[in-house]
Amino acid sequence: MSNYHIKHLEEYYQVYRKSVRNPEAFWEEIAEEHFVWRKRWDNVLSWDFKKPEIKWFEGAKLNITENCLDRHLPTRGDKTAIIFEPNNPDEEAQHITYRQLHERVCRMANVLLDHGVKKGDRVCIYLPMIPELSVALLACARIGAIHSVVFAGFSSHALGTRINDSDCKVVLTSDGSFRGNKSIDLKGIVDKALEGCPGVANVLVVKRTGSDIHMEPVRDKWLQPLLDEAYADCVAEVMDAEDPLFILYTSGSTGTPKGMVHTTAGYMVYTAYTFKNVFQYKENDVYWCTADIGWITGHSYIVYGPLANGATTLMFEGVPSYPDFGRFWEVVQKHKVNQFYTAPTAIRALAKENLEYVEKYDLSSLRVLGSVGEPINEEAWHWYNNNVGKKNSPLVDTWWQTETGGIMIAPIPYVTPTTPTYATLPFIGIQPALMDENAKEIKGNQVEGRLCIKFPWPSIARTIWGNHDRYRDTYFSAYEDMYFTGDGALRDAVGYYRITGRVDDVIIVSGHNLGTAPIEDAINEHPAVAESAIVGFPHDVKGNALYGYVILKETGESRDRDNLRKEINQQITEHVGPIAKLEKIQFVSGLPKTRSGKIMRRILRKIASNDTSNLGDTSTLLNPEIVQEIMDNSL
Ligand code: 7RM
Repeated sequence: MSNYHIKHLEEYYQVYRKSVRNPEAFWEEIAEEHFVWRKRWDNVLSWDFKKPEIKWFEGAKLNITENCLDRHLPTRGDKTAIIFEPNNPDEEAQHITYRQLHERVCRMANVLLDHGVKKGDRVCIYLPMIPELSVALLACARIGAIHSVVFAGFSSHALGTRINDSDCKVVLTSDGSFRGNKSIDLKGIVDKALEGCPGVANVLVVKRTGSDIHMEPVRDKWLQPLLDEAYADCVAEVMDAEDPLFILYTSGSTGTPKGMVHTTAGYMVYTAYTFKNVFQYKENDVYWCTADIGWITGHSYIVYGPLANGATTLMFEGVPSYPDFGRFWEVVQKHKVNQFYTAPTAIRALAKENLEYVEKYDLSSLRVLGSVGEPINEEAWHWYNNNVGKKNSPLVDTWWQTETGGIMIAPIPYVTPTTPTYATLPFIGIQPALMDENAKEIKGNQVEGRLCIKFPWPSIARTIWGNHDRYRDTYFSAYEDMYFTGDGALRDAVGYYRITGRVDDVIIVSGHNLGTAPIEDAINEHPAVAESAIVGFPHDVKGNALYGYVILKETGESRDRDNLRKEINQQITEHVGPIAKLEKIQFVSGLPKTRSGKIMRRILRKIASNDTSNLGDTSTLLNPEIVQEIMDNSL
C-alpha cells in the first residue's frame, strides 16, 4: 500500500491512525519515497510547544526547486508546468513547460545573485498574477533567499511596513497590473512605499502594462534585459531542512501584521502530500486555483504543492467578472480544467448572476471542486455543487491558515462523503481538539468549542519574523501544549468538523483576513476623527463587510458627513488597501466601553448585524446610555 495516494475511506482511516500513532515513522516514509534530498535527516521530529520550537527532518539538506523542477526534467521536461491565462481573453494563453520554467527560474536566480542577493537575504515580491511571479518565488528558493510576497492589492503604506519589518534588500515589481478593465500603477505604489524604506538597494521591474513610469537611476532596472543576458542554469543552493523558505504576512487582531516564517523541508512535504490527495491529482490533469499568489493559498496550492507533484497549474491574471461573469467557466472549458479551487466569496458573487453564464460552457472536464478562505454557507455550497459540479464533482471545503502552511481539515474527494458546510475530517497527521471556556478539551461528538491542534505537522509556521514572543503568545499560550487557531468549530455526531468562524478580532472580508487594529489606526489618522471602532456584519457576497463607528472631534462636527465618509475610506485605501474599505460608517458621540476602557465590540457587532433583541449584559459598561443612541441611529 502506498500511503502517498489515498483512494478509499478505509485506507484513509488506516493511514490516519498510522500517522497519529507514529507520526515520525509515517512522515519519514512519505519524505523518503517522494522527494529528492541532498542529505538525509538525522532526526524526523523534535518539538516543544512551550518554547515553542518545532523541527522537522533536522539535518537534512535539499533545495525545494530541485524537487519542483530539476527532478521532473527527465520525465516531464516537455510537460506544461504553468498555463498562464491573461486578464484579457484576446491575449493568447501561455504554456510554460517544466524545462522552460527551469530555465526562467535559473535566469532570474542569476539576476538576483548579480544584485548581491545571498542565502538568507529577504526579497520582497510585489507582482500581479503573471508568470514572473511564480518564477520569482522559485528563483529566491533556488539561491536560498527568503521571499516575502506582498499581495499587489495592498497600499504603499502596507507594502512599506512589510518591506521594513523583514529588511528586504531587493523588490521585484512590475510597471503596472491589469485587473478587469482597469490597470493599476504598481510601480507608483512601490516608489511611494520606498520613500520610507532606506534598506532597499534595487527594484527590478517587469514590463506588463507598458505604462509610463518613473525609473529611479541606479536603484531601478528593467528585468527583461537582465534576464536575457543571464546564464540559463544556476546551481541550487543546498539548504537545511529548517532554513526559512519564505515570510508571508497575515493580519493579527492587534498590532502590526505578523510575518509568518515557513521553513523548507516540512513545508515541501506537507504541501505536496495534501495537494496530491485533496485534489486527487493525476498525471495530465489540469489544476486551477483562482487565489492570488499573494496569499498562502497561492504559495502552497498554485506554486509549491502542484510543482512538487509535477502537475500542470493554471495561473489566472484577471477577475471573475471580466469581460463578463462567465469568465471562470470559459477558462475551465478552454483549458479543460479538472480540479477547480476557489473561495466562497467568488461563488456568492457569481451565484447572483444569470445562470446562463455557467450553462453556456462545457464544464465536463471538472472532477473536483474546492473551497477555501472562509466558511461556505449552505446556499453557496449547493449553487456550486449543482451548477458547477452538476452534482457530479465532490466539493472539498478545505480549512487551513497562513500559519498552518497546508490544508488541515478537508474531505478527500471520492473518499470522504461530504456534508454541506462541513470541512469534514482532519487530514492525515492532523490532531484537532475542541476546547471549552475553562481551557479543557471537550471530548466526544456533537460538541462545539475553540479549535486547537495537539501535535505538530510538517508545515506549521516556525515563528513570527523578528518576534518569537508574539508567536508564542498568539498561538501557544491560550491552551497548554496546543496550537490555538483563533477559530471556533463544532464536531457533529459522526466526527465531522464545521468551522464556525473567528473568535478574535480578525474579520474575514471576501476571504481576506483583516485585523481591526490597522484599519482603526488608519481611520484615526483622519484629522477630524477622535476615535473609531470597526466590526464585521454579514454580507451576502463578501461574507462579512465592515461597519465603522466613528467619533468626530469638535472640529469635524460641522463637516459634511458624506464627504467625511469618502475621506475616511480614502485614508483606509492608502494605509491598508481598498479591500479594507468600510461598507457603512456611523458617526456616534461615544463607544460602549468596559471599565478597563476596552471597546465592547460584541455590542457593536450586534447592532451592525441588526440583531439587537438580546444585547447581553450591558450593566458593566462605563457608559450604558450610549447603546441606545447608537441603536437609534444605526444604518
Ligand atoms: C487558507 C487561508 C485563515 C482563516 C481561518 C478561518 C478562515 C479558511 C476556511 C475558513 C471556514 C474554511 N488562510 N478559513 N478556510 N473558515 N472554512 N474552509 O484562508 O490565513 O488567509 O485565513 O480563514 O477563519 O482561521 S488565511
